[in-house]
Amino acid sequence: MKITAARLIVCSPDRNFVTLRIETDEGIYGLGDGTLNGRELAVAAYLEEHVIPCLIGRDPFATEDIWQYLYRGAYWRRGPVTMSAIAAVDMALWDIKGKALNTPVYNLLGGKSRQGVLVYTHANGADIPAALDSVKKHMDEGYLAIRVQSGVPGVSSAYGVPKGGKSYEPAERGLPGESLWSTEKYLNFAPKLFEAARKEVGEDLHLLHDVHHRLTPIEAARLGKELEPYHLFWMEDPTPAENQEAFRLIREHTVTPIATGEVFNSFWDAHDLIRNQWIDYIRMTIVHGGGITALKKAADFAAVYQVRTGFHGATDLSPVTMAAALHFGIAIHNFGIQEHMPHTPLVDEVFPHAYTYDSGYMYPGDAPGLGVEIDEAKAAKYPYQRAYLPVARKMDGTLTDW
Ligand code: KDG
Ligand code: MG
Repeated sequence: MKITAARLIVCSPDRNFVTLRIETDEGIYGLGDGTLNGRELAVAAYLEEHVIPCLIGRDPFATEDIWQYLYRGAYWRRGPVTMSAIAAVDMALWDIKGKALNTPVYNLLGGKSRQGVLVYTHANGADIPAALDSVKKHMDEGYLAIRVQSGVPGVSSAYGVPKGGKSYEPAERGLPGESLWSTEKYLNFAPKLFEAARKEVGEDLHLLHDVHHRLTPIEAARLGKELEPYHLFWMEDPTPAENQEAFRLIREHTVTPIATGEVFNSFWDAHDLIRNQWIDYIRMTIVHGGGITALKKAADFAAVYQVRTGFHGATDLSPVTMAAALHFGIAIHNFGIQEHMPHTPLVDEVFPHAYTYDSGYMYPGDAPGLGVEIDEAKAAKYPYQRAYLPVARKMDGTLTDW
């Protein structure tokens, strides 16, 4: 089999997505996701100008060699744009492989290790009662694990809280919005949120929380310690992770489990975190981490250190990535949990898919390949629109991590 053509479908059904379609001489095609929230067209141009011309004529089964060709062959390694582009190609090739062999991708990754993929979803509200109402709503939908975020008194537009009754979507059309942040107010508030949540839901529900990179290591250590009585499943991104060593300090002070890595794009971003067991869950996901080929190596390395996966699964990862993550999560041994922030009905219409949700778990389905399609006629009705993630400033105007 040979790759004969590849093209991009950039669309914006409620939000932007970059999808790569690779065609072969046997009529089988594959889909890959290259969406990088707020920087979509950079990945599209990288694929169009620098990657697609190199794919023509290659054997689509050669996932390892093509991955190495695009990674080592670029000379300029890593970075979110490069790795998202490589991931788009890699996903599409695994999709082709599965379709050609008439089997779901999970069978190519070792077969099923479990019945279903445990997922967590998002609860949020402007204050504690609203956040708890949202938790109860998701419990009624059967979720066994829920991330809880709440507005913080005195902090306008806290992370993870939607505006105007809409469901939460981090990127907004137009130029980047600005939000205000106070670490002091947040640190005083967050333990109260989880004290109330535990009281409300009892011990069984898994509670998660995203700090979204906003604390220094010692502040994160304090938060982890103060959250200990509420037995969180994890505290996510407690501090920025460019300096992996920063997590040592947090780890030395708290037994609250730690997840990080949604902004990582290479195994090397997580290498020290994993080998020193400074984290419990690695969140680097298939689209931003270089595809299934790269994540399989990272997950196998993590397994040696009892670090489990907890892949990013916000709405800026397209249904193609969600499908890939579910095939991956059902197959590997050290799967932990998968984030599930459901797409809007319009996104599901544009990307019909075989995966399903039921009672706290998701299932990749048994369609050959990844089991996702794109309705190109519908996609064409929703052209790309520039959108950005917000930025955050401290109360005195200093720019800080969003
Ligand atoms: O594109 C950025 C979002 O995906 C991110 O802010 C969401 O932190 C996030 C999460 O854990 O889902
Ligand atoms: Mg996060």
